[in-house]
Amino acid sequence: MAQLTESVRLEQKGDIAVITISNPPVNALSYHVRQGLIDGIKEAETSSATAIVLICDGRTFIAGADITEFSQAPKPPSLQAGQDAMENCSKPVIAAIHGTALGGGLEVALCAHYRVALETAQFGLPEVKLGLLPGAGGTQRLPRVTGPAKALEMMTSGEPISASEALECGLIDEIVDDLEIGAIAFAERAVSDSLPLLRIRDRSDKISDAEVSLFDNFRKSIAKKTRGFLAPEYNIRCIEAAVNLPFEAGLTREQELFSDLMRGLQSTAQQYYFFAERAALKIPGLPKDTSLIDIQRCGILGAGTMGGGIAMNFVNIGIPVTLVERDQESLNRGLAVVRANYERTAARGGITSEDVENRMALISSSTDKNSFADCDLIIEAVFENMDLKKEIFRELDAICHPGAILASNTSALDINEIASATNRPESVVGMHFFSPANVMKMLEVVRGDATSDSVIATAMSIGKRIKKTPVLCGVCHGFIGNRMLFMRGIEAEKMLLEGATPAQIDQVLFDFGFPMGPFAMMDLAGLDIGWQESTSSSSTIREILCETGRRGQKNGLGFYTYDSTTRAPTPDQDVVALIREFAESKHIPQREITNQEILERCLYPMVNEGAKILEEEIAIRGSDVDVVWINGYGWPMYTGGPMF
Ligand code: T1G
Ligand code: NAD
Repeated sequence: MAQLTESVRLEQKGDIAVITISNPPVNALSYHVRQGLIDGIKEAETSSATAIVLICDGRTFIAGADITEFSQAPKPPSLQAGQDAMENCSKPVIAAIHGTALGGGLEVALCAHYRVALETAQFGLPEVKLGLLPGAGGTQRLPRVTGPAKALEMMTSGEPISASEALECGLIDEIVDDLEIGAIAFAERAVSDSLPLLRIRDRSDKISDAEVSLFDNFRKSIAKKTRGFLAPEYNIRCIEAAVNLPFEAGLTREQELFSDLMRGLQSTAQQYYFFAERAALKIPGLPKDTSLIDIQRCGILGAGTMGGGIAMNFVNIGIPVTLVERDQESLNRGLAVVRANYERTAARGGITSEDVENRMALISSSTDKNSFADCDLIIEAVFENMDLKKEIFRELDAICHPGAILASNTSALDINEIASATNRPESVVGMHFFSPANVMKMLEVVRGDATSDSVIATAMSIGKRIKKTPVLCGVCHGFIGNRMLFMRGIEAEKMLLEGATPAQIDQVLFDFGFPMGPFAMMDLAGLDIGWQESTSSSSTIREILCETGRRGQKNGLGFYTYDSTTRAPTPDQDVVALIREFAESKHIPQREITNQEILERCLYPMVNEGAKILEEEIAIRGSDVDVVWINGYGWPMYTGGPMF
């Protein structure tokens, strides 16, 4: 056995040379891995070995370039040197893949002559998520194996495919049960059957008949989802180069576009976000061995806008749910919404109709809170009313088993005050989901003064398990996201009174990259959230709109009017007139407000509030605030977030 570099060793097993990479945690292509790969191929080529297997120790095959190296000057040797050595080797090179062959990892595997994998392996080029594109030939090789259509889908989504999909589209040659044994057996057969030393760069069968319309149609199909992002378009251009140019020219084009992106702010922001999302899971002062509470069953109180969606998150990963409402009619309505959501997904092919039934069967429903007795985590999602919540937490404290976690989905209320209604404040925590709760990834975990370490650790862990992005925050009105949202709302409302229109303000924030502006968002959520007719006194524009019967999208009339079928918004001159009238009654002079002023007056108060949130230690780090805004409100990831 030869230890070639700190992370790469070479052994010979029978007639087969085995190069093993061991660079935890994900076998990233750090410079010593690249060097070891080159040395390994060179040594194996001159040895008595008849073929070469490339395999990795640990949890996964190479998961990509070492992202931590991006911020440093490039260190030799280049990855391409290792890839060339593999591709031009005079002996068969077989890549043996487990875990996730991603980015540069898949690009290395594509330079082997053959690829075998475990059934559980995954394959992807996720560089687009970092604001990049595969910069080691992947944009030229992948289309030559899968065809341009599949390559377009994989490279602009960045999502991996399974081993069976990879086998089907020719990305791998065999699925094996035991990786090393299977790879060595494949290598021996490659020699005994004199299999050709296939170089993907020499293939053109999958790219010769690509339709030009494929690319324009594809661009249209992702335009909405990728609006403002550069990397998806650049990935498409690389695949066009693969179809239209000879291989080497295509590589040159890939390098040009890769360098453009690498130098740009979007990629810097998205690389920052990659680490920000992972940093949010690290809670200083929380011992690594903090015990987790076992969540076998989850209880949810309230099946309204939020409760049903929250239930789906747990059912989706197989955790049974007890859903309780105050009366049968509300319960039936809540369950019907859940079923409709699942059936819509099934209609799109996301799940089967059998999945729909299985998931609905995991929800037991009741109008009696005593049904929560066997639940380990209960999430309250009833009206945003402190007295009601305290009354409910008092009841839950008496009903639920000792140690059960009592969580509130409150948007802004004081978790400490809610906890004070129980004899178990150490088990009370905020779990603030974002609407729609079954879609938005954001979960603010709100730590009360008395909340225990194991309740915090459990809430963060279950948050990750239900595929949310959890961020821990302290108690204040609105926690992190909504507290900053309130500041934007105040300024946006002021600008309405000074002469701007809802459509103008919304357009400025839409053009900045938000999915929608503040007024469209209020219409979507419902203008009457927290509005009481009995106490309404025409003191704000929102109150006046509610008093005139406007509730937002839900009744077709809000800041905008909505088409009853398409729900498309149309600016409403009556609303503008109503705003002008209100402003005059306040003697506010009217003026033209520029888009730049609108953008600054909406964003800067949020950044200032974010700074206060950090100063008060409500958030642990600035990047946590960015994670909240990117995942909770669609702040464009390619700008890094308000604090970035
Ligand atoms: N480089 C450096 N560190 C990485 C890394 C990477 N590529 N991927 C993960 N880590 C660290 C991560 O920060 C964390 O560190 C630990 O590994 C576990 O990760 C030339 C230019 C592989 C699916 O984009 O998608 O190749 O917090 O918590 O949930 O064309 O990591 O423990 O200190 O995410 O099990 C392309 C990125 C790079 C893959 C595992 N590759 N990684 O998920 O663990 S660009 C990627 C992932 C490129 C080429 C281009 C995931 C994972 P710490 P984790 P996980
Ligand atoms: P909602 O009005 O849509 O639903 C609340 C449900 O609670 C209703 O179905 C009602 O029947 C039920 N309910 C009321 N009292 C009850 C009781 N005593 N027992 C059982 N059920 C009872 O409200 P929502 O939008 O789902 O909000 C629920 C909570 O989630 C609030 O605290 C809200 O601030 C918070 N929240 C809302 C959003 C949002 O965008 N809507 C986002 C995040 C958090």
